[in-house]
Amino acid sequence: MKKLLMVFVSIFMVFSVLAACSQGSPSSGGEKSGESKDGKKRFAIVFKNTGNPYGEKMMEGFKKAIEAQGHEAILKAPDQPTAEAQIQMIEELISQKVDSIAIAGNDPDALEPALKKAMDQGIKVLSLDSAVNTKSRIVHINQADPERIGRVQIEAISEMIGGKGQIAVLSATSQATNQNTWIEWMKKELEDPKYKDIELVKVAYGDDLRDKSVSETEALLKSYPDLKGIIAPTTVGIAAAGKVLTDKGLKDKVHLTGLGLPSEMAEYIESGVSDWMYLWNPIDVGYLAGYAADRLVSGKITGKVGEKFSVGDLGEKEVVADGDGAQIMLGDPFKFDKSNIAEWKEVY
Ligand code: RAM
Repeated sequence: MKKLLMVFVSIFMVFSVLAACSQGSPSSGGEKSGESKDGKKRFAIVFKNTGNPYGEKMMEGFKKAIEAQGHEAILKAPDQPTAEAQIQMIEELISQKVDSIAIAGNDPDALEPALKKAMDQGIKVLSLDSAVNTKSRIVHINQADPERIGRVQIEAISEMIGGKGQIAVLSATSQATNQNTWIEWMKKELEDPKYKDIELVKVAYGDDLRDKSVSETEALLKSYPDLKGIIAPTTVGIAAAGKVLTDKGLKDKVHLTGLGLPSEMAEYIESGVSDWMYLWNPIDVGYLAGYAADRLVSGKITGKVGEKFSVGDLGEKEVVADGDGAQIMLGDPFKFDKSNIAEWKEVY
């Protein structure tokens, strides 16, 4: 009798384990994604790393759009801006069977296997802010034309330094697609003979970490004592550089421009450490991504060039070509200077 009982217990245990495994393992071949307990669809956003107010604003816009459609938003960012950390998050989201993943990529190519796996399982994948390659996503949400973003920063620094002298770039990580694309356009702009007296001496990487951006700025000033200007196409980098130049009393000696968050840069714009800088509305970037994700999941768009859809407060948007892929563009970079910074620092 005791033996028979043992056999029953063992069979029961084997079945329990099998049932648990099938729940935990990802479904195959386009099976419908799982809903949250209250029946809502789940839309995830993965930013580059934590501790970046720009990323927080973008996630805020994404959440607003997702909740306006009656869905649940999952907001994620790893501690460090690495592809490995994002891959782990993507794997977790695949196991959770979310309906969509929007990601600001820490590397254009390294996320491809994980994101392809997500798409194979019916998860709608899009990138925003920092693109992943066209095989790893359905569509990219682009903040503004990368050529314009790159060229405008060279025009700005040239004007600030009187068209002559050494300049450096303080970027985010060396793998960030968005910064790297903008830097390529900066270099193309510099080829114009009108910049013949400007020398780009170095591209430094602060990794979008405050402390590293501070120490990289200090290192630039030390290595290049004649440095006339810094372009930081990252909100973390430009704020760090603003602080270093202020602390060292280098206003008017070393000029600063780039892409900054008005709330973080207002004091440096007001003091003149940075005469002006550019950005777009990060809340709108996230909001647009939220709408695009919803339309992809509901099947209203498929990510084909030419498709149009309405984006709440932002009006109609269109899917346009991006090399062999597709993207949706938010708008133009916006200039912030003493005349408007007070107004915008309250918004983002
Ligand atoms: C930083 C990030 C982000 C970029 C902005 C301009 O916050 O690198 O990806 O878009 O700067």
